[in-house]
Formats: sequence, structure tokens, C-alpha cells
Amino acid sequence: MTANFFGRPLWQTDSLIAKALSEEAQRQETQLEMIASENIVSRAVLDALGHQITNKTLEGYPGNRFHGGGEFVDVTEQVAIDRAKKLFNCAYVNVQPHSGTQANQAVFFALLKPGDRILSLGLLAGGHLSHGAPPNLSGRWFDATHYNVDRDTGLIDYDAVERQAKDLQPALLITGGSAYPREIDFPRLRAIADKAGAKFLVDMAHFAGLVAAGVHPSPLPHADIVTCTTTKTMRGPRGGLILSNSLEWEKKLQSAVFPGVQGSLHSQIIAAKAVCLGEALQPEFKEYAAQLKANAARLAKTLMGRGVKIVSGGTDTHIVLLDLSSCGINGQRAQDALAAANITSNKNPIPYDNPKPSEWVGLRLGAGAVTTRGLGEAEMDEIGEMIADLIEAEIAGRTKAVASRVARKVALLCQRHPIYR
Ligand code: DSN
Repeated sequence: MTANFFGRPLWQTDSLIAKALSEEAQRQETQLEMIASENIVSRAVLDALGHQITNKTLEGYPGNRFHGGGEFVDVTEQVAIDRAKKLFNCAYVNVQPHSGTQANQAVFFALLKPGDRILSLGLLAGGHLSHGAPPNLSGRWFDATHYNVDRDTGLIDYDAVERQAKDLQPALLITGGSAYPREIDFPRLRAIADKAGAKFLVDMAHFAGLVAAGVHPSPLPHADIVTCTTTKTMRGPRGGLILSNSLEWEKKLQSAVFPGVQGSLHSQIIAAKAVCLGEALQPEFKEYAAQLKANAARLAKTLMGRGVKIVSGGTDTHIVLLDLSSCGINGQRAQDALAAANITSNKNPIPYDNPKPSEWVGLRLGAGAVTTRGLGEAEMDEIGEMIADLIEAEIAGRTKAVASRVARKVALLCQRHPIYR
């Protein structure tokens, strides 16, 4: 019985799940992944994720655990911490948050009391659910107000943020999110936070990889605390990080993560985070991040050349947010049209959009996964043309014919750029 338990691979023990995993692998191999929060991890990260280190339960921090037998997980966690400090040039790092949302919850637990006022970028303007959106715990437990972007430029309206902060005197000013495609003026927001007596949190979940590679300004010199995920542009395992340039919050943040909002850590994720952070310290990562930015900019340019409206008129990051408001189709229809040709994307609100997801008129694209796959600017031109063709076809009601032609081109691109050979 034991020999079977330890010896039989998944395909022998559970054909239902083995089939779903195999089909998912095939889907990833044969589709162009354009969801901005996705990427493709290295073989080395996958090795760590699938390792028996997952069996280990531990609470606490390296050298100070509640359970025995933690000496090797301690190695992985300390290496992850040291690598993250070096990568982001900061004084404090916690690598245990299970996600970006839990990293944010831990920061709230450390800095705020229930009912405190927070001021963050609104969800429709590209903010994140965990920054005080009404259905999220953060929106129920804190008194959240949101700032917006300028209707014409799509850029954060810093003067309006300053007025709001002055009136509101929030305990915490938050920036960052899921669909803001431009660089954020961190020094300006720091000054606004200081004038209002607020702490300043930057959630760099989406652009952390660009910061790590030095191709995007770092929020660390300006924010009290920075959070991020190790997925997206970091192209690592699912999970979060908390970072700070100062040790002022160390004690509070350590106890906010454990035992504040989490119990035991995810040992296999900590090991995979260490691997991903090690990869991000290599010169190849800088090349990837520079290419990623160039690819996103090229995609935006190609689409605009075809008359597709892009929120803020371009991008400084990996995100390209399409505004379909004048096309007569919504984000869902565009997402479905792209999916018919094996291009994966997601419907998204644009600034000032209808709050109902079924009414959203945005489509969010990201260049992370295709860049990791080895595609460059020439291929981004091709992809931009294909996406514009699909959107035009959807508007004209002839998606089926166009999608089958585009799908053949997508298949060729995917064959030329295989993953996990
Ligand atoms: N916030 C979601 C996104 O950006 O897609 C998940 O990270």
C-alpha cells in the first residue's frame, strides 16, 4: 500500500485530474496568453513548487519556529529574504504572504484600526479590490474613499488627490492596482501623504518585475511600505511580498503576517519565491523586463495605428488597456472574439465605466507571458494586427471567418515559441 502511495504518478491514480492538468498544459502551449496578471514560470520554479518540501508545516520565522525540523525551510526563507532585499535594495522583507491581497491585509493589520480612513485608486480607474473596494474585507472594515484619473488623459489627477487627502485626512494613502498602465508619481503622492498626515502604501503587484529590473521607477524610496506579488511581471510562484526601505515597521509587520493574518507558511512557495528572486537578480531578467516594456509599447502603438483607442494613449508598463466605448461592443464580446482565435485576455473596466462587469467596455492586455515565451516587437506587430482584425470582425458580426484565419497564425507563433519543451 505504501509503495503505491509513494510510487504511483497522478495519471495512474486520478485520471480525471490528470486529464484536466494535461489539457491545461496543452492550452498554455497552444494559446497566446495576454492576461496582464499572468506569466510563465521557469522549469526551476516548477521544480520547487512540486517538491516534497510541501510536506513541511512551520509557523514563525527562520531560527524562531513553533515546530521542529525547519532547518532546510529556514535556508530557503532566509535566501528568499536576502535576495529580495538585494533585488529591491530595501531594508525589510517578509516573503510569507500567501497572496498580494493577504500582503495588503497584513499591512492594514499593522497600520490601521477598524474604521480608519483610507484613500486609494478606484477600481474602475485601475485600482485593486483589496484597497477598500466595497465587497472586499478592506471595504467593510475601513472607511474607504477612492481617487480617480482625469477623464481626458486617463492619468491620476494628483491635484484632485491632494484636495481629497486634505479634506479626508486618511490614515493611509494607497496607490497601485490592476489596470493602471502608466508610471505613478511616487514623490508627489508621498508629499500628499505627508501633508495629510497619512502613511503611504504602494502596491506594485503588477509592475514589480519592471522595478526589479530597473526599467521602472522604484516606489521604495518614497513609500512607508510596498507590497507585491511574485507572479505577473516577476514571473514567479503565486504569492506576495511585503517590503520597506525602513525597519520602522518591522516588528508590527512580522507579527501582522504571522500570527496576525496567516498561520503556517507555504514551504514549497517560499522555496519557489527564492528561486524566482534569484532569477530576477540575473542579467537575463533585465533583458526580459526591457523587452517586456518595449513589447507592450509596440502592441499599444500597433493597435492605435489601427484606430483602436487605448486608455491614456499608451503604456509605461506591461499593460495595454483597450477602450471599446465607441466600438459598439463590450469587453466580454472582445474577450470572446480573441478567445475564438486562441488569444487569452480579460474584459476590464475603463475609467468612468459602468460598475457592472457585463457592461464594461474595456479589454486588458499584458505582454508578460508572450515576452517570456521569446516574442519580440515584430511579433507584437503581428499580434496587434490580429487583435485589431478580431475586434473589427466582431463589430461587423463576422468573427467566425476571421477567427479561424487568425487562429492559424496564433498556432504558428506558438509552435515557433514552445514552452517546457
Ligand atoms: N488583480 C488580478 C489581476 O490583475 O488580474 C489578479 O492579480
